Amino acid sequence: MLSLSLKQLTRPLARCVPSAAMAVRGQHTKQVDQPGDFAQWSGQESLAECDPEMWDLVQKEKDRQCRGLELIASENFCSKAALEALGSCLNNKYSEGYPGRRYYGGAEVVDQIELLCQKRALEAFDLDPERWGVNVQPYSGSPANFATYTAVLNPHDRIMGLDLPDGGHLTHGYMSDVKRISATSIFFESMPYKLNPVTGLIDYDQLEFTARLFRPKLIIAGTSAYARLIDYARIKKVCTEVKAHLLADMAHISGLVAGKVIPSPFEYADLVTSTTHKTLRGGRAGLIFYRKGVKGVDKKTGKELMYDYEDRINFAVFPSLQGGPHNHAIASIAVALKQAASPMFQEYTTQVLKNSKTMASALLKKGYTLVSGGTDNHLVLVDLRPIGIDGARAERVLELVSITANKNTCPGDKSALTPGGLRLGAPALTSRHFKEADFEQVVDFMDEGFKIALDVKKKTGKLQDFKNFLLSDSETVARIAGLRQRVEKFARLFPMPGFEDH
Ligand code: DSN
Repeated sequence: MLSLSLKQLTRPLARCVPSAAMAVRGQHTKQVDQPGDFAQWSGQESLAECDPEMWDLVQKEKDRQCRGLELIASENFCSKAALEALGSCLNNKYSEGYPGRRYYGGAEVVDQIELLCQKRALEAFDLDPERWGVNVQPYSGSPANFATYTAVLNPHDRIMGLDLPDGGHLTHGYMSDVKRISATSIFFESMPYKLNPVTGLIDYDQLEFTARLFRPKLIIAGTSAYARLIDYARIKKVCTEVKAHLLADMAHISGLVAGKVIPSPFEYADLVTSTTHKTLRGGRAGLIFYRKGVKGVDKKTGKELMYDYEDRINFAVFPSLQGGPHNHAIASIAVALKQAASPMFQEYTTQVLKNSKTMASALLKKGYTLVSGGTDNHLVLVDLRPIGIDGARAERVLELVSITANKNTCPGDKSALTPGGLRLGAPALTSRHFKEADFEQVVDFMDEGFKIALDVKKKTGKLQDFKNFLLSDSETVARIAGLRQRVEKFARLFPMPGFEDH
């Protein structure tokens, strides 16, 4: 514990004691008689009473999240308020259609919820409702992207996105050398753009060159494992030249945009998609923003030209691709968006950036290599190839010591199963009030883990052999156990947002 205040210290310690919830498992999980017949069923039985097996698994997962260091860049700790909305009676309601235009009765409250969510989504990103609209019904980020393509493209129209191995996303048109993997490459024709392998930065010159040849109808500016800012102005210039729509997929960074700590894509994009559970810290769902109103003036006729995205996006989400909106998720996003518009969230996102930069410089100080040499956002991508290990081996050792991260390809990697990199994100631990000094401690722990990985790699062969050795060699088992104990003791000092009973 390095930078916790006394107030923080007293709260989490009371709450995050090892297996506090587990300690009472006996009394909660005692098998109660299931109601024998329907007349006895009230639906008021708790999870612990009704399904102790599932309750127990949920407690285990809660404990895992509490005692571990969560570094997966796309994860976060949703607030109790947003989780309450997610677990509410809104789960019960069907309401296909849109506010005021539903296919079911009884939608007067969910209409208000959806309109409130739309309003808050526009407010959180400082958008003028005359110029921007938003669809809050997508089930998550991938459906939001597919709905956007469905809205503005015809089957087999051309798209360009950052290649998955270079830090893009599956839904940006990913296909391998031999197979169309994502449906976005099955139903549309995709051409990736890449990172410059030397700088680790997006190769905008190559993107421009390729776009002139490929003439895509849509270019996606968005990333899943890229530590730098995107030059939206540059991509917009290409889009204007080749007459493509510019879609910004801000799933990873939407919280940072709402917190105003990095540049917003809205100035340049025609369409913007996002998930809501990453840096934005809400329930799991998706959003599609679209431009509306006047697009320009026809030079010949002098008539105003209007954007036509609104109807196309709404129709693509429902009825083309989805059924009933997840009203509980929509309410949860609305709660998160209210938080995202607050000064508190600006503080949070400012701290995310500080922590991410601290993680980067602490790793560099220890001699590690980072793709692109550093970070401007919430994540760093460590290239472990120079020290002689890979992301898969590092991920496994860290997992055994209760540090969660994910292996990731680096420029030039051939294998996605044993790629050279490890992606590390700051958003989740920052929600647990980790500060810069705490992240330095996290890097110290990781460094110990990487050294174990390196030592074991020297003594073993293939990945499976490596994994078996970690669990069977007594000296290694003891090293791992020692590190894990210290990691968990440290992690338990910090509160876990969202829950009191852990
Ligand atoms: N799975 C998400 C991530 O980890 O980046 C993207 O959808």
